[in-house]
Amino acid sequence: MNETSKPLSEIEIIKDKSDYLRGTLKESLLDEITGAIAHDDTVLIKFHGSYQQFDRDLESERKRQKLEPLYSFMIRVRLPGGISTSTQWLAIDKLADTYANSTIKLTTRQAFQFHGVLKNKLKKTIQEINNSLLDTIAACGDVNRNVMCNPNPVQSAYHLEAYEYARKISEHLTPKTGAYHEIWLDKELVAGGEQEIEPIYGKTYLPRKFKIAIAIPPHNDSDLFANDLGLIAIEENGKLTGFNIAVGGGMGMTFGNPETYPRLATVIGFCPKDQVVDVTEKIVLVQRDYGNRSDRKNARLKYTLDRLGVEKFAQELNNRLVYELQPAKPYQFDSNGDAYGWEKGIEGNWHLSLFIEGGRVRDVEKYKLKTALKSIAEIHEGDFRLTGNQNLIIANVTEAKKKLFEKILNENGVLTDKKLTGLRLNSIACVALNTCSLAFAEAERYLPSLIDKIDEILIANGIENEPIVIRMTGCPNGCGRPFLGEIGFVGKAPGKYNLYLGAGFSGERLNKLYKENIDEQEILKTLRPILEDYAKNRYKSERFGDFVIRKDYLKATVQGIDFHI
Ligand code: SRM
Ligand code: SF4
Repeated sequence: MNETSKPLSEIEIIKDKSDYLRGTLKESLLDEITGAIAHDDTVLIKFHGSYQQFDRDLESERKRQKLEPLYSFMIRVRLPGGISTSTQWLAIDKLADTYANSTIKLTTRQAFQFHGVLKNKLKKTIQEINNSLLDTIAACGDVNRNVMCNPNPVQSAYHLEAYEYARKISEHLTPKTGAYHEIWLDKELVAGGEQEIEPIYGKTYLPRKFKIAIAIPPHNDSDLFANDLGLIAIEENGKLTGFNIAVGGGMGMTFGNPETYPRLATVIGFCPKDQVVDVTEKIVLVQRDYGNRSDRKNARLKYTLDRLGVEKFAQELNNRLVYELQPAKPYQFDSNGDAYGWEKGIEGNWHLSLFIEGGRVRDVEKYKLKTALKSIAEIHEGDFRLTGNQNLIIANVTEAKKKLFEKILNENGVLTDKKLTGLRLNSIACVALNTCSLAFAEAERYLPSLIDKIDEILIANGIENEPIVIRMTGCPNGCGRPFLGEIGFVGKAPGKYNLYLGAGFSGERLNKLYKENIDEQEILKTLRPILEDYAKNRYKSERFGDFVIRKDYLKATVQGIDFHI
């Protein structure tokens, strides 16, 4: 039922002939001549939770030496709602040292990532991930991805219930092919071809990746509106009743192609909680049948929705449901960030939210974050919760352990007296160089030092405690959700960024391009007078993103299709 009559994209053909994601992955893994896998397998391996990458820092040196690029693999571990037990944390920590680059990346979708895993260690690593009762299935690829949820469910019973829905939805939409188990876990071959059933996705899966997040007002910490499907938890008298349904969000765009744009999801109605798994499935089916399978740059649900129109989309959805969506219920978000420090939960346990710069868990000189977290995991009876802002909550800490954990963090230089500014605490940077093959510029490795310099302006103007959402990515794919930054940077070329301003603090308004292709000097020169103006002339509690619009630095972006105007 694909609406476009254009030829299918190459990736559709690869999926179609892959025998439900098997391809020649088994053979590729055994090929000792190269550190890479066959071209078609590089597409298929994504569905298994891994990407082939190469060390970009060494690119020219390897070329000079006439060597193939230094190939390695990124592995993404699925973690619905971002919750990991202490035992799982220890397993992840060990795997990072044994097979990867001794770091753990906490992603913007509450997952773990390993970088630098060599081909001959790939299978072993995935097996050990599965041994720790985690997996990598559908962490990437044209399927539903890690389902996000507010990571602090112990706050109330309905937080916990919302998290359970994240898990149920994730499970329901996990691909059913036996390929993963055969290739990575040496399980017996399940008869392939037509007999094997992929009941929701079918043989060619979805036209593009699909993302779902649950948010529990007033916290929009999963940046719900950046998802293909956002579920806003609705509560009455302390009980979860259901979810408002928001469809068609996404960040990615391509420079120079105005047909691509970031878009925030549109709220189309409400459903009671016991219908939500079904509604989710049916929305996936509309996208499966109507999404563009010839142009991958125009294939996300956001484009399907803008092409069909909200009304036709809702009609298609209702045709597949045996009931209709109800009118959306009122809700209010007040931020998309994390609250740091200790917080006491309803059952008397403590939760510590830690800022993890760029989401990278590692040891650097006196800042021994990885060592500290490992020591805590060894004695922690509670769990670890990854936030959608690349941060970490050490959750369910007993009163007795609270002081001890603080001591461990202090001894390893994690909790220091150094005061972090409101800007840094609200920062996100995507991975970018040197592993991401799509990066035009640095992000994770550069943003901290840029913030040092912006901090000087903030301190000079007495606004260092003001929370300002700042986000940087190495390209316009938007992995750090830069178009929801009150200050957003998107890499154009090494050392050069587009500067976007004016997003809403609670993730409900996109920003807009303010200056193009500027270097650090120009960035600071541009931001300084605006921040000075903000310090002097802001209204009480006025957010930076709102201020720049009120003061006419630029026009607000009302909806995705206005982003480029
Ligand atoms: Fe992403 C592709 C990293 C969240 C939009 N993303 C990639 C790849 C795999 C590059 C590639 O295709 O070769 C990056 C791997 C880099 C590396 O070396 O690890 C990558 N994305 C990430 C992570 C790790 C960023 C981070 O620093 O945390 C995030 C992993 C999330 C997870 O656990 O699943 C990550 N990516 C996002 C988000 C944010 C979100 O989902 O809330 C977005 C924007 C939302 C959206 O999807 O629209 C995002 N990633 C993309 C896109 C653009 C998709 C589009 O519709 O245009 C690509 C490129 C693509 O799909 O073609 C991409
Ligand atoms: Fe790579 Fe671009 Fe995503 Fe950053 S935004 S991780 S550079 S694809």
